[in-house]
Order: sequence, then structure tokens, then C-alpha cells
Amino acid sequence: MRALARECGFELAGVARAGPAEDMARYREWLAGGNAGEMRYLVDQRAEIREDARRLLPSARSIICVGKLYQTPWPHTTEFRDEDRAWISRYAWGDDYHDVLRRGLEQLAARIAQSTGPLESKICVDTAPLLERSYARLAGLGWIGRNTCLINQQSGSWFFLGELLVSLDLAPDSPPPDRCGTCRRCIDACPTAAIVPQGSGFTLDSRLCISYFTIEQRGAIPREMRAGIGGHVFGCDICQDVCPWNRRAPTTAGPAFAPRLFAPPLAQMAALTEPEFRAIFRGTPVTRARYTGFLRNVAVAMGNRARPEFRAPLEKLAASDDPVVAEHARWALDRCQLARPSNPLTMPGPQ
Ligand code: B12
Ligand code: SF4
Ligand code: SF4
Repeated sequence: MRALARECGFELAGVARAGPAEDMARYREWLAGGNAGEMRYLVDQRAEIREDARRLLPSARSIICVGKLYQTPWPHTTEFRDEDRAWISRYAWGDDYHDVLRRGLEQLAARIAQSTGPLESKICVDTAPLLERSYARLAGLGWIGRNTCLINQQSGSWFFLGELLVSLDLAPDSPPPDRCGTCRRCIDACPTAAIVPQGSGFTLDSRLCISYFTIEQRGAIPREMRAGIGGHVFGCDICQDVCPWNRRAPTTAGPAFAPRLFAPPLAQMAALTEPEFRAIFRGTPVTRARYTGFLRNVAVAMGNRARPEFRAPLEKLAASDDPVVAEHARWALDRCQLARPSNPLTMPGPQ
């Protein structure tokens, strides 16, 4: 099965039993603490479906969990110092992973059916109400780090997860040990202190996470959180960039996740029309932010960089018909104002 998965493009694969989700109590505690923010899809009736993978496919006996690497040899946030440019998170540089993984899992389902005969199966990639990291841990793909990412001893954490629920009885794998040890790098490096204690371990409070603000949050970003966002305009990689298990992480084969547009200039992004935004980011995860959400993020990043040459593009954004974009641009203009060289409060905002 692992060999078949590899032939279908997945570097990591393992099997978990399709049954009750072992980590559901953690999930409930996380929701009860308000950590999901405004992500309704985690809280509404779909929360219950996560109780047991068989609610997605009643005949499921096993879950084939796969991992697809997306690391490329391009710089990390830790090496990136260009204040004119926008940081887009590594996972969103190339083709939308939902499509790439789905195609690979369709192939895998067909290959398995060739050798076993007809079977019932269901593909999940990210959007299904399934605790993906929990099952992937049980399938032996890695442990859950303090940054809450699934980490593989050889491959680090730069990989996406997908699952094939199947009506076959396959021998389950076992989870690897937790190898975070005494490390706390991700906790210390997070600019917005989003990795918080939960029980005897840690969890992620989405209401403090840059990835949440720049991708999932609709409407205004809380003012007190904007400075911590730095130059990020879509997602955040910091807690993975600093993880020692990613130091020797292998890169992905194939061009799917190579950057189409690496760290684009902020001024250029601020001037995009909606059709240009759609054309540039078509087929990448960035479209999830939507045009106005993206402009809002660009305004925040410009305010944090507070460069005098950003004033003109920010003036244009401040005149936007969209009240959220306009308000964020005015906030950013105030920051540019404060950053005048003669002013002792000059402070471009944390990285
Ligand atoms: C909502 C969501 C987010 C939210 C919330 C993130 C979070 N940590 O919960 C936001 C928008 C912030 C986010 C950000 C990112 N996300 Co996201 N996200 C999801 C989504 C859709 C649901 C996650 C969820 O249920 N969260 C609720 C918490 C409670 O669940 P959890 O973190 O998975 O934790 C469970 C288990 O891990 C386990 N557990 C946790 N700690 C421990 C400790 C021990 C000892 C044990 C035994 C178990 C255990 O119990 C928990 C409850 O069941 C999943 C896809 C999916 N369907 O699962 C992708 C997913 C987790 N995201 C992914 C990615 C790539 C990202 C980003 C890297 C994107 C980016 N660059 O900006 C960041 C990473 C931020 C981070 N440090 O997690 C990948 C992660 C791949 C990996 N190797 O881990 C996933 C799996 C999507 C995919 N199919 O590839 N994401
Ligand atoms: S993704 Fe960024 S903001 Fe979110 S927990 Fe990691 S370092 Fe913090
Ligand atoms: S940075 Fe350290 S504590 Fe955080 S996930 Fe990586 S090994 Fe674990």
C-alpha cells in the first residue's frame, strides 16, 4: 500500500483504524476555550461528524493517511529581510494542494481497486470534518509538535495531509514517539504568542494566529493584533521555519508547489484590480482570502513596514469602496505618518 501511495505521488503513507476519533476530548476542550475564533465550520453541526470517521463513510474500516511534501529550496521567513515585499506562506506559492492531493488519491483508489476488486472509498483533503492530524499520527506519519503541526522525523512538517477512507480491513500502523523534547522554539518565535497552554501541553489559539487573521478572518483584523502580523499577507510559516526538525527537510519533487510569484512587491499588490488578483492567484490557495481580504492584508503589511513610498498606494486604498480595506489603509497611513524620520517613534513593526 505504501509503495502504491508512493507511485501516486505521496512520500508518506500509513494506515489508521476507521473508528471513533481518539482526540475528540481535546477537540471539544479547544472549541470550548473559543480557540476556533469565527471558523464556523469547526463549531457547527459538522463538529459532531468528527467523532467518528465512519460518519463520513459508514462502510469504512481503515483510513489510508497520506502526506505530500511541499518544501522547495526557496528562502524561509527566517532568512527573508526585504521590507518592500509581501510574505505569502510557503504552502500557497504554487498549485492548490486540494486539487493535487485529490488527483493522487483518486489514482490510489483506482490502483487499490485493481488489486482487491470493488471497494467503497471516500477521499478527504482538508475540508472534510475529519481530525486529519489525529488520524495521521495514529497512522504513524508523525507526532503532533508544540506548534500543533504533524512532524515526521525524516521529513519535518512541510507536508500536506490527505486521506482515503476504505471499506477494507488493513493492518494499522502505530504512532511514533513525541520528539519535541524540551524545545520551545516555536512558542518563543511566534510573533503573536498564539501557541498557548492547554492541559499539560500546548495548543493554538486561532484568535491570535497570523494564519487565521490573513486567511480565515472576514472583516476587520483587531487593531491590537495588526502590528504582530509584520509583512505577512497570506498565512504564516514562522513556527515551522524555526523548528529544528525542518532543518534537513527534503524538498518536493515536481513543479506543483514551486512559487509562481515569490514575495511579490507590496506596492504592486496594493494596486491590483480584482480581475488582476484573480488572474495572478488563480489555482493557488491565495484566492481563499478573496480580493478585499487580500487588500486588507496588504494594507496591514504596508503599515507595519511604514515606508514613505507606501503612502501613495495607501491613499488609494483608503479611498476604496470597501469600508474594511479603507479603514485598514487609514490605520496604515497613520503608521507611516509616525515613522517620519524626524519622529522618535519610528518603528517599522516586528518581523
Ligand atoms: C482550522 C485549520 C487551521 C486553523 C487552526 C489551526 C490549528 N492548529 O488548529 C488555522 C487557520 C490557524 C490554520 C493554520 C495553518 N494550517 Co491548517 N488546518 C485547519 C484544519 C481545517 C482543521 C484543524 C483543526 O481541526 N483544528 C482544531 C485542533 C484542536 O485540531 P488539531 O490542531 O488538528 O489538533 C488535534 C490533534 O492534532 C490532536 N492533538 C493535538 N495536540 C496533541 C498532542 C498529543 C500528545 C496528542 C496525542 C494529540 C494531540 O488533538 C487535537 C484535537 O483532535 C486542518 C484540516 C483538517 N481537516 O484537520 C488544516 C491543517 C491542520 N492545516 C494545515 C496547514 C498546512 C496549516 C498552516 C501551515 C498554513 C499556513 N502556512 O498558514 C498553518 C499552521 C498553523 C499551525 N501552527 O497549526 C495542514 C497541516 C499539515 C501538518 N503537517 O500538520 C492541515 C492538516 C491541512 C492539510 N490537509 O494538509 N489551520
Ligand atoms: S502560524 Fe505564525 S502566528 Fe500562527 S502559531 Fe505559527 S508562528 Fe504563530
Ligand atoms: S520548534 Fe521545537 S517545540 Fe516546536 S514543534 Fe518544533 S521541535 Fe517541537
